[in-house]
Amino acid sequence: MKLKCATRALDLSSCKVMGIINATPDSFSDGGRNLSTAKAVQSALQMIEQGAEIIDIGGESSRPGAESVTLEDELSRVIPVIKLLRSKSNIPISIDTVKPEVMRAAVAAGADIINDISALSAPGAIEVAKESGAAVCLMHMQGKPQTMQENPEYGDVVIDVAEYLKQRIENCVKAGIGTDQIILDPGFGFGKTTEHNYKLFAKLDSIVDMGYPVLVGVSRKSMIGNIIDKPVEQRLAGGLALAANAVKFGAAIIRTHDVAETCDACKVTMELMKYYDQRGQSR
Ligand code: 8Y7
Repeated sequence: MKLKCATRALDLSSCKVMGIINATPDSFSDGGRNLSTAKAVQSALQMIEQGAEIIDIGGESSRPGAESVTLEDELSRVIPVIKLLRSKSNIPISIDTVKPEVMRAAVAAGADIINDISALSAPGAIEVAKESGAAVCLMHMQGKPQTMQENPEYGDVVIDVAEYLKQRIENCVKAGIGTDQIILDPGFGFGKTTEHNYKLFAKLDSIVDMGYPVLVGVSRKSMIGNIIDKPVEQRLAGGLALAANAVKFGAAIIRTHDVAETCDACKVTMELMKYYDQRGQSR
């Protein structure tokens, strides 16, 4: 499967690891914007060395309950990072944003993929995405980040998520976005209880069977912490267990904070799949 991005094509015939860069203010340094930009790019380059094949850059935290940021702040956080990283590497860059203005500026600065947790639902977002030529990641979320974990409810979480994604695909294709430019994401942790998350994960193959590359982001999330009862800095092994299973179900991209370890988990899982999983052979 080949994904068409702005100016490049991304081969998704084997599973790729996407490294997460938070271009949010660094509370440990008051060195200003240039220093935090340099630090963000330095971590991105380290992730690339460790095997990341996509870098996801975000300037607004979408954790449950997080405050939103202004357009100006978000632009000043992410654009310098994208420009500097683009000047140093050819890697596909993904911009994590819900704002059409940020999407447009980010792609102009060198981003290739728009990663929108609201699946391009802001007014004008679909049009901006189409104009930019970037690939888009359409993620399912119930509610808004501020309140989504208060009381998430579904008829059937798997059917509801698939149905939502189908409708978002339809809107994108109608606007002229190519079917070879779309990534799907069930949106683990976004308006879902732990039970919803595991139910959905267990049926990940039904999302994969929709025929688009699927991105899975579970790195350090509560769905891990709630099972092993450990804080975020002790969730690596739990995350690797889920990452390996996502690969097994046919996920195309694993989004993670822990690139080196996740690459290893993906590689051995893909090797194993060569020997027993038809999907692993034909992808
Ligand atoms: C996801 C994501 C986050 C995810 C996609 C976190 C921005 C929360 N999670 N984007 N973003 N999928 N596509 O814990 O699961 O990383 S933020």
